[in-house]
Formats: sequence, C-alpha cells, structure tokens
Amino acid sequence: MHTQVCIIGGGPSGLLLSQLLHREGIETVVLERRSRDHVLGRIRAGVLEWGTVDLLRAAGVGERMDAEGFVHDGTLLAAQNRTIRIDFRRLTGKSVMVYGQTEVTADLYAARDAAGGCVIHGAEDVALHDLDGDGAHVTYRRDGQEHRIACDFVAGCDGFHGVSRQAIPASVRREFERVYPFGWLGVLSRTAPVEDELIYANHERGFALCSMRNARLARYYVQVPLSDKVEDWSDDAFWTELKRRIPAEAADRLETGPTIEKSIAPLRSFVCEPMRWGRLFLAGDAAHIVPPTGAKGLNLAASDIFYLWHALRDHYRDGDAAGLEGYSARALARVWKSERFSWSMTNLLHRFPDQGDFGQRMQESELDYLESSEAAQTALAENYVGLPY
Ligand code: FAS
Ligand code: PHB
Repeated sequence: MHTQVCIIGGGPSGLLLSQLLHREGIETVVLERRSRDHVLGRIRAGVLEWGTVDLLRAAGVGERMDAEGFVHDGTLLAAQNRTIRIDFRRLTGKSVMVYGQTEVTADLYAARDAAGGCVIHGAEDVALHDLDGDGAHVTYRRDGQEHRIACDFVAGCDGFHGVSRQAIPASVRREFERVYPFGWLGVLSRTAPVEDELIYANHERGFALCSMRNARLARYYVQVPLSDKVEDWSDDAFWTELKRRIPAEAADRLETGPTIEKSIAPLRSFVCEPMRWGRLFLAGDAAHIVPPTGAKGLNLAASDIFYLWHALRDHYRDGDAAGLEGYSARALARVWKSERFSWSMTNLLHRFPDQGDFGQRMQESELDYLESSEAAQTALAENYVGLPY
C-alpha cells in the first residue's frame, strides 16, 4: 500500500490533519491503536481558542460546534472569597468557544467517514522506517497480519505516549520537562454549571476549576496530591472540597449530583525539539504537553496542524518546500509561548507543597495586581484567547 501522508494517531491532531489534507486532494491513511469507542470515551479539553474555531470551520467540521458550543467573552479568577473577571472581548476583541474535545473528535470522525477517509483502528506495533531516506514507510500489525505502508511523509500525531517522537534519534532529540507535584481530579455531572463562565480558583487548600460542556453537563476539577487515587474520592468528598475552594456565593448555589465520570490527570510541561526529522513531522501531544491550567493542549495541537497543513499543501501544489523546512521552528515559536503561559497560570493558581505562607501571599498579591491593572489583564487575556498563528 502507498499513501502520500501516513498519520499515526486518530485523536484530534491526526483526524484534523487528515481532513484538511483531504480537502486539498492529498491522500492520507490514519493508523489508530485503540478502538473508536475508546478514543471517543476520553474526557479531555473544553475550551477552544478562536484560531481553533476558525480552523475547524475551514476543515468543514464547524457546524455542530457553532450550533452547540458556547461563546465565552471572559473568564473568572477567584481568590480570598472574591472573583476577578477577565473581559476577553473588551481587552482583546476576541472570545473563546466552550465545546468539548470529545465532540470535536466525534465531528472529525464523522467528516472522515463521510469523505470515505481511511482510518484504521486496532493498528498495533506501529513502527516508522527510513524516515531520513527516500523509502519512508510504516509497518503495523492488525488481526495478526503484518502490514506495510509506503509514504512520502509521516505525521506523528500519536500523543505523549506514542512511538513517533522516539523515532527521532536520541542524539538529535532534545527534551524539556517539568513534572508538577500534584494532579487534577476531574468530574462530569449532569448538573447546571455553577457559573455562566469558567472559574479558576486559587485557594490555600489547592486549585479548583469550574467549567462546563452544556447547560446540563458541568465539568469540575480540584487539585489533588499525586498519591491520591480516584477511589479515595467519594462524590460527597469531592463536592465538599470544591465548595471549600470556590467563593462562598458560588458554593451556596452549586448544584451537586452523582458524577458520571471521575479521573485524575497528572500535570506536566514538556517540549521535544525538533518537531521534524527527515520525513517525520510531529504535531500535538506527540511533541509537547502543557498543564491544562491555560486550556492550551488541544489548541496547540490545532496550530501545529495549521502549519503542517499549509506546508504539505505548498509542497504538493506548488513544489514549495519552505513550509516543510520551516515547520519545526515556526511551530516551536508558538509552542514555547503557550508553554510559558500554561506554566505561569499553574504557578499562580496552584498550592505547591513547598511554597509556604510567603508563596501564598505572592500568589494573592499577583491576583490583587491583576484585579487593579488593565495592562496585566490584557496580557493574560491575549494569551488565553490565543496568540496569533
Ligand atoms: P491525543 O493523545 O489526543 O491522541 C493521540 C492518539 O494516538 C490517541 O488516540 C492514541 O490512542 C493514539 N496512539 C498512541 N500511540 C499510538 C501508536 N503507537 N500507534 C497508533 N496510535 C497511537 N487539554 C486542554 O486544552 N484542556 C484540558 O482540560 C485537557 N485535559 C486533558 C486530560 C488528560 C487526561 C489528557 C491526557 C490530556 C488533556 N488535555 C487537555 C490535553 C489534550 O486535550 C491534548 O492536548 C489533545 O488530546 C492533543 O491531541 P492529540 O495530539 O491528537 O493527542
Ligand atoms: C475543561 O472544561 O475541561 C477545561 C477548561 C479549561 C481548562 C482546563 C479544562 O483550562
């Protein structure tokens, strides 16, 4: 079998690239290790930058997002029992869209199906070969059969635990990492969200986030020690802790109920340089990870795919290799700015084991400064809504 671009990973990065290239007449095959149900069963991101919204519309998958998503013109930061509103629309002229990654992925799968796209689930032992030569190919096993796909290029969209990043020789690869000493315990509940906009709460007991998926599906998180297990947290214990960490006026009207999903996600900052090696191009979590505090993970995947889509289009349509040659540097320039923002929001809002009372006061004084400074609010807002591509 031969294809122009072999895409490893059927998450949002891989599917979005496949869909955008299809609309350019460029042939792709997507190899996904897990079943479609498993991929669609993951509960992850919730906030889309407007650049991501525009890109999904360009891919022809924006209709349900536009109908069911929620446009948010601001967000709330909470500390010391009060909230500070960051008005994105007034400060930057932009908004964000609240529409779950699960829905984005489902819309992308539907579009690939409608276009007769080739997405192969259950692809095991995917391996990349001859990436720095003219015989690039991918092998995998499925239903006990070995398969081989010759290709012009490989897009490594297989997430943090995938195989693509490892295909870059260790002598070439440079990795940067910070692992945070806590995780996020997240729940979904069929209850009304406590607020119309998101609440990011700093509290001396730890961080909390109030988010949503729709008017009857709320998404909440509390910071927990890395030693915690999901089974340590009953629903009652979760609601009690969340109420302690958000302002009293919100806690008083919080609608609680049985959780329909509960999971703990570790937090890390991670970047792999370069994001390209020979005919392999990394995109999304395969190349970088951010703590979800800045709502950047899915959105960084989107900007990577935007750059790679244009680079591959220019190569096949115009014989112009500049985009491919410049992909890694261009993507990393935006990746590092989002890494910085996500790191800074995580440091501002979470309780670190060794920060002590002085560290808590530093966080509270930075929030006081934010409350009083239009310049500081504008800086936060322009990073949150998404820096230019
Ligand atoms: P993904 O990891 O989504 O997809 C990679 C795909 O590759 C997967 O389907 C995987 O099965 C497949 N794969 C892996 N290895 C393979 C192999 N060897 N062969 C074939 N296929 C393989 N971001 C936010 O902005 N906000 C959040 O709240 C948020 N919460 C998150 C919670 C968790 C638990 C995690 C893990 C991430 C979270 N993220 C969040 C980040 C997340 O949204 C990612 O940025 C997003 O999924 C990136 O998409 P992909 O790059 O497609 O990677
Ligand atoms: C979510 O709704 O899951 C969400 C929203 C914003 C974040 C992280 C997660 O920063």
